[in-house]
Amino acid sequence: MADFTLYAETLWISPYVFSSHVALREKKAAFDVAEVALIDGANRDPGYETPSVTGRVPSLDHGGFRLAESSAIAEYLEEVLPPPAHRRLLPPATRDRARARQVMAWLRTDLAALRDDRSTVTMFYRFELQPLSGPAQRDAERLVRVAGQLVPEGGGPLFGEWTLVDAELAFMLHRLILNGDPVPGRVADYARAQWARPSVREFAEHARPGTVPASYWVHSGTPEPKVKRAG
Ligand SMILES: N[C@@H](CCC(=O)N[C@@H](CS)C(=O)NCC(=O)O)C(=O)O
Repeated sequence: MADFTLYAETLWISPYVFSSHVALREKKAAFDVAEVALIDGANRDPGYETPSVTGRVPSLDHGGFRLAESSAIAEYLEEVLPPPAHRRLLPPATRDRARARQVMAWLRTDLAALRDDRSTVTMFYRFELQPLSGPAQRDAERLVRVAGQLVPEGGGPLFGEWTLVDAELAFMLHRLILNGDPVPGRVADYARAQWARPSVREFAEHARPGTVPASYWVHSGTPEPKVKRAG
C-alpha cells in the first residue's frame, strides 16, 4: 500500500495539484492519486469536504492524517521526507528559503487578471484566445519582470539547485508560452528548461478527458476563455 494518497481532480489542470504531485515525485514518495470530480462538485460532498477541512484539492492523506493547501503540503513533505535522503523542495539557506516562500505566496495570490485570461484550462485544451486584456497584459509584464529579476544570468534554477518554486514559476510562465503570448528569451529559456523536468512532464502529459465538460465552468468558478469570433 502506498504511504500517501494525493486527492487530485479529473482534468489534471490544477496548478496546486501540480505543485503537490511534483513535490511527491521529487521526494520519490510512494503515493496513489484519487481523482475528485470538481466538475460535478464532488469536493463539496461531506465525504471529501469534512476530512479535507476546506473542500479543495489538493489534499494529502498520510496514514490517516489529512492536509490541504499545496504550500502546507510542500512544507509537511519537507519535514516528513527530509533532505538529504529525499530531494529538497525548498532552498537550504534561510534567506533563499524565505525568498522561495515569497515567490510561492505571490504566485498563489497575485496576477488574478492573467490567471483569468489564461486559466490553466487554456494550457491543456486548445482555444483560439483573444489577446490579453489590459489588466492581464500588465500582470504578464509583472510576471516577466519578476522572473527576469530572479532567473540567474546564465540560466538554471533560481537558487542554485532545483526547488519547487522553479516548477511553480515555470507553470505560471507557461500560461503565456503555451498560448503563444510573448515571453522574452532568457525567461522563456528558463521556463522551457524547467518544463522539461520529468516530474513536470509527468503531470503535463497525464491523460485528460478529450473535452472540457460544460459542468466545469459552473463548478470551478473559472470564467470561460474569451475566444476570437469566427470570421
Ligand atoms: N490555496 C489552495 C488553492 C486550492 C484550490 O483553489 N483548488 C481548486 C482547484 S485548482 C479547488 O479545489 N476548487 C474547487 C472549489 O474551491 O470548490 C492551494 O494552494 O492548495
